[in-house]
Amino acid sequence: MSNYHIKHLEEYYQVYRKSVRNPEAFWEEIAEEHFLWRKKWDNVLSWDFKKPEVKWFEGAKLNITENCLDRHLATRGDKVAILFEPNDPKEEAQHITYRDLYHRVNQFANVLKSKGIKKGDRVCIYLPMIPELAISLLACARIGAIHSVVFAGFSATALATRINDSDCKMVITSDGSYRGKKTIDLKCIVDEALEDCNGVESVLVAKRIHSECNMKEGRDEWLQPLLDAASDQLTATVMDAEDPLFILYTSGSTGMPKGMVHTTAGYMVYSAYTFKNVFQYRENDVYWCTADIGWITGHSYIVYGPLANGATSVMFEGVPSYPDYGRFWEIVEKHKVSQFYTAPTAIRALAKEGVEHVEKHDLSSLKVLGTVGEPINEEAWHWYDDNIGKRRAPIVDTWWQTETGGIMITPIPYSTPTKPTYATLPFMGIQPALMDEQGKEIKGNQVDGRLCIKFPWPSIARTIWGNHQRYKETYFSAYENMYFTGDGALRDEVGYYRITGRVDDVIIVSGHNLGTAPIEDAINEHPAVAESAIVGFPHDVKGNALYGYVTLKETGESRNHDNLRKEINQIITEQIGPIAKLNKIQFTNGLPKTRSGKIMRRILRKIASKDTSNLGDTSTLLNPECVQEIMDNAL
Ligand code: 7RM
Repeated sequence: MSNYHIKHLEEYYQVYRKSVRNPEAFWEEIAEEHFLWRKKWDNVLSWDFKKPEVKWFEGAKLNITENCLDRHLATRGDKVAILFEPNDPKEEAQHITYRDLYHRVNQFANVLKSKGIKKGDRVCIYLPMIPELAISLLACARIGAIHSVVFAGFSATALATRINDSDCKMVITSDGSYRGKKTIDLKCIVDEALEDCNGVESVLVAKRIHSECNMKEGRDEWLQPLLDAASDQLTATVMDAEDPLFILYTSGSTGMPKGMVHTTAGYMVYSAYTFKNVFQYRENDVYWCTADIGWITGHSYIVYGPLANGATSVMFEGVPSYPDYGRFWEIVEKHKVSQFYTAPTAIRALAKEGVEHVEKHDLSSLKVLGTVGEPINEEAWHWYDDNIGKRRAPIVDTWWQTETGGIMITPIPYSTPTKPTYATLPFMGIQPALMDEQGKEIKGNQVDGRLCIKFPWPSIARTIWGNHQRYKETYFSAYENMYFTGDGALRDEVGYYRITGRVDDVIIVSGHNLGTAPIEDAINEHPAVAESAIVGFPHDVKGNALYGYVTLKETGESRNHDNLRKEINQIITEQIGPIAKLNKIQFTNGLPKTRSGKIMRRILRKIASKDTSNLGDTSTLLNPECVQEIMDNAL
């Protein structure tokens, strides 16, 4: 796939202006040139943010796996598609070529078919970062089944909620996973989840850790024997451009996680085109994104974007700290990684361990460094630039969301001059706007506001599974005719964007988005708890950590507070997962409330951040007296 070879900022602006002057013509040209279609579209774009409804390449027919696999066979059959690096460095890496991958996807897809999975059925994938994970996504896509990957760090309760919300017929899992020194019995978690899931007919189990697992007769089967018996040939199911490709859950500020629905053609075009340009991928490069495929970053930039470009994509099973903090750099050296894409929380964690882990390794293969998931602080940016990129490899600070499907605001390496902590400029076709709280657009530079997008791009999520009304309310109701991101941003004197963080009740902890409401709901299930409020506070490695204010039903010292803290975190672990555990829990006599009964999180946020110089006006609160008490006992 060629790109625009944007070499200077002036060139970026030329292409960018063209892309926003006529987005339909721009994306049509890219779609024409770079992809394999069974039939081309009748109409490039129709949209209405009021409904809301967005359709790209309507009438087109395709299969995304033909773009990721079949079309590379003639020219890249022996090229490595997925380079699997296991948790244990002593275990050999696997070099899965495009031809191997094609055969393995076909076998897997044939197994799915034999189990009765048809176009449009939902399949839940709950797997660690092993090749079967990437293969299972593609196998679903090959036959038109809608995959719903659930990150394998989520608890049984969280898994069950997601399986039921999208009515999955099948779960694909493994006996367990390796995470550094630990092993986790994933199949047991699935068994527990399935006690509450009546719609699941079959469970396929990959073997990874060779643990004993209970296999339920008539429901559970080992994957490998089925694959061995399956044909490696299968004609891909022809899909419509707007047929759903996958569902991926993301936390909202309230209620259930939202099953974001991405469709086929637009997602393919945008993930592939951004991959090529943002990482400046060249034919012999080895690209590595450290995300888990359980998140959107892994979907778009480990699997679909790279494979649609015929790239070599590294897939790493382990953690950055095992066997020691040099593991990432050891892998970069071993596989001569050219593009490296990770999260600020990983950078901060590694920076803390010192440069001696970096200096042992030859990082001269690196050409582009990426960051994603949360705002990167200046210190981490410079550490990355100085010690990893050696000021040679530009940093692309890429801002985007599960909902956007692909990178939205980013530098173009070797073209956009970078600026620490700035995601810089909109990608082709992206029209950002900053809005004030009254709903007016803030024009000009050196301003800040709420980040919205004015015009559709090909990979915008089309709906929330089963709840279009919520999709409308969450993204299209705050500002007329705009997609609202939930983020705040500022625009500097040259028009560069810096994302300042969420303006809603989503807190990003170590790059994981957590809604406060589900955590509070979990805490409130503890029999001793009357009510609770969660806020984020700055943390030097995690970016944010969670601070819980908990009011007990019976005050007084009747219960041991340390035990209660353990029990509360235990409930959170069971209901959501260990990523949502609270760093600090303060027991309070009451929580500050407005007269309409809403908890004033703004005040709680300031207290948790030890920033109490200006709490604002607290006199209008229903219970102003509790503020002093909370401040006096702050942790
Ligand atoms: C890709 C991804 C989305 C939220 C988003 C932001 C935050 C992501 C950046 C960032 C500052 C960045 N999808 N975010 N990238 N904030 N700079 N480069 O992370 O759905 O999991 O999260 O993440 O708040 O709204 S996500």
